[in-house]
Amino acid sequence: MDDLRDKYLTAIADAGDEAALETLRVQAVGKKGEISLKMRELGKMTPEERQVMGPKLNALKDEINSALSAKKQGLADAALDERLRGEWLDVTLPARSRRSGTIHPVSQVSEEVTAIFADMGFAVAEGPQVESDWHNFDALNIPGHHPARAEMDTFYMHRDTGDTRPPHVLRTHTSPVQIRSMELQGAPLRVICPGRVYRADYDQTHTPMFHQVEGLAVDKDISMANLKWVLEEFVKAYFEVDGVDLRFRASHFPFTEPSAEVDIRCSWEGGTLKVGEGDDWLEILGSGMVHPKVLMAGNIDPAAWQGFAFGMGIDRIAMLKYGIPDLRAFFDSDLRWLRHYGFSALDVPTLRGGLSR
Ligand code: 2U9
Repeated sequence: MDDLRDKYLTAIADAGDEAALETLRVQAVGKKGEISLKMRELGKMTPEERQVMGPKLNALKDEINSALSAKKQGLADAALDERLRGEWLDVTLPARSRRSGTIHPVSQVSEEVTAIFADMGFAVAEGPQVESDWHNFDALNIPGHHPARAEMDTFYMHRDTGDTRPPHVLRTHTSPVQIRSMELQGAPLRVICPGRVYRADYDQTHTPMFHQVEGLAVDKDISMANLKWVLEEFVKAYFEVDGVDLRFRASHFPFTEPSAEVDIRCSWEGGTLKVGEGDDWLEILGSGMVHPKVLMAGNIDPAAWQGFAFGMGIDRIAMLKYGIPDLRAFFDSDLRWLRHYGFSALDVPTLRGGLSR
């Protein structure tokens, strides 16, 4: 009995894991275990012998069972301690703020512009960047022979030789999104369309991909006066100034008639732009009344409805507001540039809370 006790208590104490412990349990107190077999031998003993051996064997069985469960608990505690040591984390360490990402000026300005126009009842519309030739050009009164089609330095998508269907293009402006909005929604309509556009052009002030935001309002009795008010409200809110002079210069676009380019009064004193004061003028957008043919392309009857539209470069107005000198750096993904010109993800632009802070 003493040998059995020593053998099993030592083995249990030395067991390295739960599997070893289970093997020991089966060997000692399992159905065919050593102690169980010994208990079966009680039947062959004299009543006197049994009276001595019975309680002793039962006590030994109990002792081994408690050693097993104590060891099992010990192993589980050790495993938990080991895991806690491995997963230890000092929650009092400061956050590594400079390692977190920033909001790109293009995203920031898109959000600002969206907040301003949303306040005037404009919804945001999006469309495909690979666009049908028809939506990008024909629907906007830019037919096949039109010089604008060449001027826009279009990227054409490849078709197999012999495929005579009209080509798809990388959209050269976001105007096709407004065509799609008219097709889908009809009149009345108020949308802005921010997004990427593509033109095969690369120099100090042009990148082959850039960003535009265009707006379209279609309703009854809409005029240039409504356009002027909306643009004035936009410029004041965007540049965060109380007042600003706008100058409308007659221009020409195929999709608007009449058309106007819009300049804002500004000064460049000390090399920094101040909007709303000074004697300089800065061109910031193009606009006009939607051409009747363009309304018709969107299935809207020009005898019943009119509309105004405008367009501007997001990258350009971001450079002006935030004093960013080089357009090409926008798309270099240089972390130092992104940290310098980027915005905090927590400062969401709103009209009430402030656009840029
Ligand atoms: C529809 C009808 C009319 C959008 C317009 C402009 C004038 C314009 C340029 C500014 C600088 C593009 O980023 S830029 O190169 N845009 O001057 N855009 S009117 O007119 C539309 C659009 C869609 C259906």
